[in-house]
Amino acid sequence: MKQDTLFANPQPLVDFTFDDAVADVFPDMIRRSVPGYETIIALLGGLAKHYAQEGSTIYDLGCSLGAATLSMYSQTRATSHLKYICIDNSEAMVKRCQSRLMRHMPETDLHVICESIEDSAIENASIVVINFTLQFLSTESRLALLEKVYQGLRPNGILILSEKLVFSDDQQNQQQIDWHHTFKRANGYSDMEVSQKRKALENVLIPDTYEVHITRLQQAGFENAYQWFQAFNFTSIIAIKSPLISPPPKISSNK
Ligand code: GEK
Repeated sequence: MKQDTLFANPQPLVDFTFDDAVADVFPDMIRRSVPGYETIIALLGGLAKHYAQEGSTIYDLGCSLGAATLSMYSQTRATSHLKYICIDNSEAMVKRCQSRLMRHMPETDLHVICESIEDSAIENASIVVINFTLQFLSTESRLALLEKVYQGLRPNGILILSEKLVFSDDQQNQQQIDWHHTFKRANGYSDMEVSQKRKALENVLIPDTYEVHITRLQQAGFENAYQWFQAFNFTSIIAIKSPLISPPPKISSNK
């Protein structure tokens, strides 16, 4: 695994982008930067095993190098006629994801697509994963994406939404940020790396509160949405589309 040293030297402030340099060191970068990332990836496999429906599609929106899809694939191989669709708008990520997944998922109905997830069609899905990607969309476009996901899910299908959080209580918010930075330093990042990366992400990654996420998921149609994982200011939420409820039988009036 190539080590992430992208912010190790002083550099002019430029907004963070998912370019070739980032894609090259991405597995190391995300593992050392996002507390709980590896646990979420591992546990996604088990969730997928539980919720994958025969003949359905599993979507990985903002797939980067396909870690979530690989984990889900490893546990859903027994489910017949599954299709896997991975989408990312970074060419650098998609190129690497495509060759990685083709190596590890041979003879699978797999599609790796380079486009914005705002433009993607979601159809016949039993599982949709948005692992640390909604936070990179403009706040105004987030509800429309979740509505589209809800519409594209089968009954009993799930959305797994992982995000960095902000907290409405200032003191708690600062504490969580401090703990996160301590986590990064313990993983070998210097104060300069932590501070330069934070500034580069400031206009690019806009976190919401947990309450905003749950309200937005409810607005999108999910009757059932709650947190299943949290590590400091990083969370993962499961949102379940309820089974179709058949209308009550008509009562005939036999007078
Ligand atoms: C993982 N899920 O390893 N459309 C498509 N992709 C986008 C968009 C967009 N509008 N905006 C950003 N991205 C992955 C990790 S990383 C999280 C996800 C992080 C993509 C972007 O190119 C990048 O690959 C990914 O979202 C975010 O489980 O780096 O913190």
